[in-house]
Amino acid sequence: IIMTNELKGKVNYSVNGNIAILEVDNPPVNPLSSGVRAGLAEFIEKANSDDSIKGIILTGAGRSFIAGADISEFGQSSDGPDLHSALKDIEYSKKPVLAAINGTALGGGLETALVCNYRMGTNKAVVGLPEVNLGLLPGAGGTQRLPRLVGPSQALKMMLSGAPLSAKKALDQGILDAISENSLIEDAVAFLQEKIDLKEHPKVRDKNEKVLEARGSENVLAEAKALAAKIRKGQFAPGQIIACVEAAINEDDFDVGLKKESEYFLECLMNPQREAMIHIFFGERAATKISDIPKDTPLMEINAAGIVGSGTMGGGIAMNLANAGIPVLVLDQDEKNLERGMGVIEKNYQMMVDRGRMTQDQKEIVMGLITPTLSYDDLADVDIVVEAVYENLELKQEIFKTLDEVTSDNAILASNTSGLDIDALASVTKRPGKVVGTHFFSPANVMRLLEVVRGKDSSDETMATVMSLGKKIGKAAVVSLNAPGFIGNRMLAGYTYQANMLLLEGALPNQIDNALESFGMSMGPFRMMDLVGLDLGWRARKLANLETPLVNKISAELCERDRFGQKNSKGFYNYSEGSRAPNPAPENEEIYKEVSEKNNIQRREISDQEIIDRCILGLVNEGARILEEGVAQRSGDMDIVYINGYGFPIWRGGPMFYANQLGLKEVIKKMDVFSELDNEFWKPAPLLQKLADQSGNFGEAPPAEERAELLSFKQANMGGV
Ligand code: 3H9
Repeated sequence: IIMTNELKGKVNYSVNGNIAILEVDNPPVNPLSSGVRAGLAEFIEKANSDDSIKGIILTGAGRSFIAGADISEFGQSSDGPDLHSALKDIEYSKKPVLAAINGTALGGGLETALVCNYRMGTNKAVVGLPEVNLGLLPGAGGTQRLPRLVGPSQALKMMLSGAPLSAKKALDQGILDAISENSLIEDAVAFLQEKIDLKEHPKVRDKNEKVLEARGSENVLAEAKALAAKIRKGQFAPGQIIACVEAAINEDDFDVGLKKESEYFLECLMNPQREAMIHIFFGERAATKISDIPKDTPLMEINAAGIVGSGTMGGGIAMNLANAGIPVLVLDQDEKNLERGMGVIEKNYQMMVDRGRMTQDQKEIVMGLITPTLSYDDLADVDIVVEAVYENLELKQEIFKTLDEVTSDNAILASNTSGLDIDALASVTKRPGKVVGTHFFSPANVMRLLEVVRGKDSSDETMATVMSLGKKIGKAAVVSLNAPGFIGNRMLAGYTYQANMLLLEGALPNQIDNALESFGMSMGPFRMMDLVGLDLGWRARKLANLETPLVNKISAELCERDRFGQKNSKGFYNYSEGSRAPNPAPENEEIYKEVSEKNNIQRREISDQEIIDRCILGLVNEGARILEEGVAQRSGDMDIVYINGYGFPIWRGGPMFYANQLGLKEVIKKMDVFSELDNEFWKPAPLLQKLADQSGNFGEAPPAEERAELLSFKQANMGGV
């Protein structure tokens, strides 16, 4: 039965003996769109008014049970009954309702299951309340019901992390009553038949024991606050979630708690963080699509992979692949390096076991998928090779030549270069269409960003396959054209340039870092530079006999005095032995003063606001150029890059979204003021100026095909940076 044409999604109704089966059908993941809510309300009513029906099963079509509220409806008006009234109909159904959880039950999906009397899942079921990732809280009763089932402490952990539970864990926690090993619907019918004659069926809202246990104890809430401060810094929703659970613990009347939840939910909904985080949810999915590559482009199967280079990057990439079940050969020509590299991989996995993030068995499985080798010949049968040796074009070209000879003609050859010309690598092979950049971020087993670099000859099949592999290994994959710095590092150049100039003009590293960290950046630029090492550029310039540019004068002077950063415990900051915590280095202040004076720069008092504006708008202006040149497909892609690779706060939606929220006119106004300091740097990118004049935002930039001059690697500019 099809519910309606105007509303989105539907519910199918069928009867199995004396049981009505309601199947949510809203592909691909069954969110609770208008038609689904209407269908639930109508068919619960239908089943209740049919005397031959004794029980109701609620399930989902396809791979998902219900993926939650329809995220695209937030901030829009929507038709159909509201979710609360549909859920109330289920909770007060005269006939018992069982949720037969066939796949993902997330957010409003789990909340729907929680108003049912019983819950059964397949062993593939996954349950969770991930609303916090969208700047929201579980607003359909989840904050009141989950603590009653699993206890407030565990419920808070789930809601603050947003992490889902497997079926087995959900059973252990009491979220599921049973797991079906065979046919879910058959098992669900059998389960329900046994309960049908009971006079009363359990309701989660009546289970008060666990919340009452927590009443009067401050521990639970204090621990939650500490967790939120640690993993959700700067975010609005976590505090609201904690306040809801506080109500679940302390309010005698369930419905008072529910009402508070609705109020707090609305506050999240109105908060700009919600819009920013939903922008990222959809942006991450949009980024995986390449506008000029057909959706149905056939994908190559990746059944085996090779990595060249067993250093930190190579090892991290190998872990990514193995974690996704792909066997991987790690090649290094130096036996000692290879041994060391394998040792590091083993140690990383062991750390996960020690922290309870992986079982010993799981560790053995993934380690079993990673095989070291010294011989290129072993790579004959792999479907993709990722080269991850140090940045040297000639060396990489040699490797690509060898790979071209030893691997099958079909294999994709990828380079993890963070800046070299992919076309220059493709040109030494007989398969330029199969050559692509895969720029992972360090540590590759942790960082989610993957820049997929499209060379001029990279084929549609290669691009589509690598994007899909990116998803399979859990990365946020973004396409960049093959241009210097790709997307992320090119934008970063403007940001660190401004940070260094601010230091020359009078701000101290501590002030600059603190200002940007309170803006939400996970690590300020000087702490970052200390971590990476100040001496890299300095040594390279010395070798090439190059002059030090003004912007690097201070860090060069620190290097002259043996201050290289964390690696030797002194850089912009001082570090005590074995610690990564930065302590201010007052002895540097004289150096800063001297260098400024030598270069005729009058040091002055600089406000935190100026620091934030200059560093962040430096990113934005360069981002506009990247967009204009078609190096990035869309502005949202740059937001994904910055959030996943450079510690930009997700709750601000990325630098380009932040600029949209500020208003592009305002951005230009601020840049205009700074242009008195540096006219060249602060020249607005033409696209930024154009969109500001039209009162538009970056989302309204013309599509890539119309923008792109599709520059070659050498032509692309670096925007005066
Ligand atoms: C909530 O429930 C609030 C309530 O507490 C209170 C209300 C009062 N809505 O990710 P995929 C789309 S908040 C609309 O590629 P997968 C997605 O955009 C919600 N659309 O698949 C994509 O579209 P396209 C809490 C949604 O297999 C397509 O479906 N729930 C929704 O890799 C496929 O998605 C969540 O936060 C949605 N809820 O992963 C769960 N979900 O093809 C969010 C997905 O046009 N969803 N779409 O690009 C997920 O985590 C994953 O989608 C899921 C499947 C794990 C389900």
